[in-house]
Amino acid sequence: MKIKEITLRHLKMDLLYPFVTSFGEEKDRDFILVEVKNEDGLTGWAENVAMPTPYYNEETVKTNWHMLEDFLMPLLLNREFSHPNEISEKLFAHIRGNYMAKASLEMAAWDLYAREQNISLASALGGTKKTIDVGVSIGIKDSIEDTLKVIDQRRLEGYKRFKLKIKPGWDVELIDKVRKVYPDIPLMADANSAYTLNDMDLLTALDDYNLMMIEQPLAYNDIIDHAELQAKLKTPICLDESIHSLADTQKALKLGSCKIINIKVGRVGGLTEAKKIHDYCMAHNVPVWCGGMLESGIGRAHNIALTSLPNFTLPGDTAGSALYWAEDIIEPEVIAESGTITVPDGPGMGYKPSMEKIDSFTLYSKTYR
Ligand code: OSB
Ligand code: MG
Repeated sequence: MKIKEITLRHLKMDLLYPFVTSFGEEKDRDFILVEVKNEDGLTGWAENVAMPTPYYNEETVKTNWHMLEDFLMPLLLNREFSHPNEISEKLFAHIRGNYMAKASLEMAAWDLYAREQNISLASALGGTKKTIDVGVSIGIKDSIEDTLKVIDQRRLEGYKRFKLKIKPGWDVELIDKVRKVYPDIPLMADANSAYTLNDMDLLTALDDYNLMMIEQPLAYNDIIDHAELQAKLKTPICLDESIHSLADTQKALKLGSCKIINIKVGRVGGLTEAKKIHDYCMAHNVPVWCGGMLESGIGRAHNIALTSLPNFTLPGDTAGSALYWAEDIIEPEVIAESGTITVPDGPGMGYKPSMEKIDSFTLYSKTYR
């Protein structure tokens, strides 16, 4: 595989509903799309999941464009690679961090590789599932009543797991009221690092609600305090922000910092590393699920392919396009029927990027050779 040309596009797409977390409000997705092209004109696509602001992690759209343009793309352009694993190795050899930037380029190369082989991205990754189960991530609303309405709607649509964003002041009372109305739904909470060990009483109070897990309650870069908290909870802790690699996963599991891992391809630097984390967790009986970053259809397609691996046993955050977008940028859009998505079996990511829609959302683009 030889990449002869790379196009970066900066897109902005309005979300149908604003998404509120403990770190802020998202009204739109403002992001980079990566398109790589080989000598024969075949293309591979990926979505860069960095946000415009450094509130989820330290990366931003601008730092990602800079890393891609000045450091990462020059490592790949016009060089021969026999497998995307080698591309991952190359991107990680000397450059520290910048996981989302690396991931977007590596994922585009995986899509191209699968297209060159004329197989699906899912099968290129070793995926076995034909369908995947998905849940929803429900942002912070103006009232608990509003939250209950959304849960009800998503239940009727068949989504298989309900994740509620929490933050100080929007936590125990919320979970308590939701559990009173829905004693048995698969329910979990995601704090996006909004608490510290000083909140131990509040965090242990959440232990009484039969939650599937509590996602990233403590600092975004911590695994020590999470181990102390996990020792006091029967509810599994799931780590999101703290995990960037297989090595992080091994350390967190060794310390007992969590019992479940949320794998986001962007956060761990690509599909090669995501698969390593998946394989290690599978060998150690640790369930994983695929997280989301409010992706457009292109990022969603990669998440679906990854989730076809066998140890993605818990429903992920990759809901259908219709929960996010008036019009998605792939054809067909992602359809979740009764909380289940069929893994496409066409070549590459299995969905067609719609050039017309992509162009309509593009603010700026640049091609590199
Ligand atoms: O913590 O999982 C998270 C969205 C943006 C940043 C971080 C997170 C999220 C979500 C939304 O929870 C998942 C989705 O619907 O894509
Ligand atoms: Mg999270």
